[in-house]
Amino acid sequence: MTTQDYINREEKYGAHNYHPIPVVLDRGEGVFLWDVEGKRYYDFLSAYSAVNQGHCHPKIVNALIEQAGKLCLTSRAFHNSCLGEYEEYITNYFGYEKVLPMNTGVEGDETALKLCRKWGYLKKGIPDGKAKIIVCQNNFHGRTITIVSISTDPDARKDYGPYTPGFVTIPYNDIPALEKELQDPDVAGFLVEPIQGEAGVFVPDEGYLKNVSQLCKKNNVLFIADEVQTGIARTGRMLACDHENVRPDILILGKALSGGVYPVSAVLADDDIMLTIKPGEHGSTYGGNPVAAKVAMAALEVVKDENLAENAEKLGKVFREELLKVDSEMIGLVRGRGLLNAVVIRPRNGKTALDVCLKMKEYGVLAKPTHGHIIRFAPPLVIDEQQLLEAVSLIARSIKDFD
Ligand code: IF1
Repeated sequence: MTTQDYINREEKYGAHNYHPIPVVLDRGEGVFLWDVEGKRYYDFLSAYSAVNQGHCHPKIVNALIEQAGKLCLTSRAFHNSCLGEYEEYITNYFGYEKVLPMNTGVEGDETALKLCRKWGYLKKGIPDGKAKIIVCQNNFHGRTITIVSISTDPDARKDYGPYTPGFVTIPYNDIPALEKELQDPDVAGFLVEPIQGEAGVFVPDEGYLKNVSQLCKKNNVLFIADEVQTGIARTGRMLACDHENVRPDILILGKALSGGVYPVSAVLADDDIMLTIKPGEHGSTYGGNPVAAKVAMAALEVVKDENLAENAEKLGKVFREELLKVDSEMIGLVRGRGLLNAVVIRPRNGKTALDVCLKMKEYGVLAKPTHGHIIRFAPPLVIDEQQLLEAVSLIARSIKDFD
């Protein structure tokens, strides 16, 4: 079968809810992917920051294999021998009293919103049904009906109404706007990405997160950080919040929490928030299953053992410096933190960011544009300097080809 045969089969039998770059991947190892024709690529998307530890990391895959041969799933109707070990490990790892284990990132966000509302009614004393949660324009928190209800992206929310009420939207990186909305006593929480990934890697002003944390505390409102994409060392620190030494009241993790091996997400909080949900008031068939527990512990161990945050910090600087040296009209600006970066492409001779990505594919680097003119670059954090420089030279060549 050729690449096109694979694509045609997907087209025929699969929903058309994606429009992928025309490449069919068959194997992954570390920073590399190979397609069905045996061609090798640098992965510069990392499954949207789920593969920070590199593809098929042996330690994480072995944790999966070992547990999968012993006990995969019990449901939470019963205890199992892995969950408590994982809960103790991850709460100590991030410094919270409790964890609520889920599977996908959006389930983490939904769980955080439910916790926030519960806390608002039971602890803050907001009148029943009146709780409000503040969110930001251009957010991305997933794709369930409630989460697209708070999206400002027409493609994400069109024709999915009626929308879930109880949310107030303010501009990102805008402290006065937040301060104003926090005056409302019915506000229970503020959900925010420390860096807006999908929006095009928007890094807020220095001090934004610090101000958010202080204002939320002052107004008895929960600061909820969605670190699904920015967490797990991606931005050069274990959490993007660590750049400003702020501690969210509710922390949402996903993606690289399992190194791309298995769906695992987690919500962390202290007892006064977490224990507002009583037995039977929230759950999930797979949440906290033995395989997820072992895989997540291995994935988190790798992050520390291999100093991935430090590597992301160091090589992120190299990436931005090298890209800024490329002399091309197409490069609008380069921004990011650690190894979460984006390049704004100025269309030239009718060529766009997608054309650059297709050219990059030809040269052996995979990435995908977001919002038309922005290319996000997020290689696995295990990349070394020689590999990064080689990939940057291929990216530069792709752009220069259109000059
Ligand atoms: C897709 C991007 C999109 C996330 C943040 C929660 C979730 C995500 C900050 C939900 C998921 C993924 C979803 C995936 C592409 C990717 C993505 F932002 F990373 F680039 F879509 F916008 N919070 N982001 O980034 O986690 O339920 O997917 O596990 O939907 O195509 P999930």
